[in-house]
Amino acid sequence: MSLGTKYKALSIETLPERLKVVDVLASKVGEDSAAWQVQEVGDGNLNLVFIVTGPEGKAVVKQALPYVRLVGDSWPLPLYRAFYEYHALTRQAARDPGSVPDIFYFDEAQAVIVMEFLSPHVILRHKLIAGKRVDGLADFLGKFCARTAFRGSELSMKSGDKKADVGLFAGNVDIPAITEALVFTDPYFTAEMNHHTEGLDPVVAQLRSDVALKVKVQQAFQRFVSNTETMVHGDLHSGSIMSTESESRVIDPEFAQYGPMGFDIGMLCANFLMAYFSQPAHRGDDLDAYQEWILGVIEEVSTTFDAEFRRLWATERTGILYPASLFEDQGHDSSAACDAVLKGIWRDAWAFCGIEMHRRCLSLAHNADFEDIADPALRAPLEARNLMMGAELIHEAERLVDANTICAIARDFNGKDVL
Ligand code: SR1
Ligand code: MG
Repeated sequence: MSLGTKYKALSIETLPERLKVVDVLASKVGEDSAAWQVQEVGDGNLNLVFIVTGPEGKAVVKQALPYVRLVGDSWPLPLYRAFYEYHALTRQAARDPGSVPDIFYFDEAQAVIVMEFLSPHVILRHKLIAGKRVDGLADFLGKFCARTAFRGSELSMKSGDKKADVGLFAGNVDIPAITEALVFTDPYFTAEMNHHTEGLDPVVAQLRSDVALKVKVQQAFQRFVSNTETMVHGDLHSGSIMSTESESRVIDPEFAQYGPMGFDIGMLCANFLMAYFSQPAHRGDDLDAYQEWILGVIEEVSTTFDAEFRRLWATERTGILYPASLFEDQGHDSSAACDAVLKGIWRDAWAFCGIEMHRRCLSLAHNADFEDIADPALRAPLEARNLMMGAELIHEAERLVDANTICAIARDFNGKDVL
């Protein structure tokens, strides 16, 4: 069934009348749409997100807007991002079952996805700001990144299927273009929509005058736009993860594209590092222990990623890359080849990590970890540590293969007065 061919944004008032024809939604929340209660809860930068509550249960209705919500209709943005989000969710569900919300319905013309209401999950970023721990978080995220990276690549997929998927996602032009500008370009010059905390000018000037750094960033950018190794989530930050005390899911893959295997895990680690550096403004007595818990998550994400990637290498290497005919079938161990692939992934990941740490303090879309610190005099020195560590990661990415080293660098910057 279709909701009509002419797009119209939903509202709290119109949603029950317009979506009552969606049988699967009625089956989840109850047939009597007059009894539905609707809340709009979208707190991201782009979309409308409604929770529909009926006598039988709840569901989420997400709808793309034809512009960037954060900026307004002066920045148009294609509705087709919902199409890519839907297709990314189906692939993630297949590549890592149980990792994303169940999807009940998709309407392309209305850019509407109806999905599972996750409860009592909350956005992970809010938990990190509030000092909450999540059991099993690192294991879940390390496996999610390894499984989606491996199973979306020619290490696993049939070449024809992979090429067809790269072709499909190549149509997602305007959404990755946001990343190309806001993440890889704008932090390193005075772009129009940039803003940064007062007091950071000396650090910002230092970064923008560091030509070697800008070359490294452009090299990472080149890999991001031209290396279609696997389908990446494309925006894997702590606002794209929902958790209870012991269970997590990944949401919001509208930035999905085929890109480097190290992209998601690098962005993810950056967001844990920013949570780490922002903690002195959010915590009291538990500060040291909580910061160490965050670093422990980074280390375990990394070791879990490697272990799961190696397991898949040994058991699911069915694609054209590194075939058994060249290794095991000739009695040759392929573990050195796996080591080399992982080394390349982590080289990319640490560079992407440093770049994400920069953009969240320098370009348009900042994160609440730092933005919720009301006093700029408290925020600026914490952001400065984060910015300078980001620069070190970008400069040293090729030599940094181990998350233990990354955490040691973080501890070092955490004790420094950078400003
Ligand atoms: C204009 S969109 C800004 C940011 O929000 C999204 O979540 C992505 O992170 C994007 O860079
Ligand atoms: Mg998002």
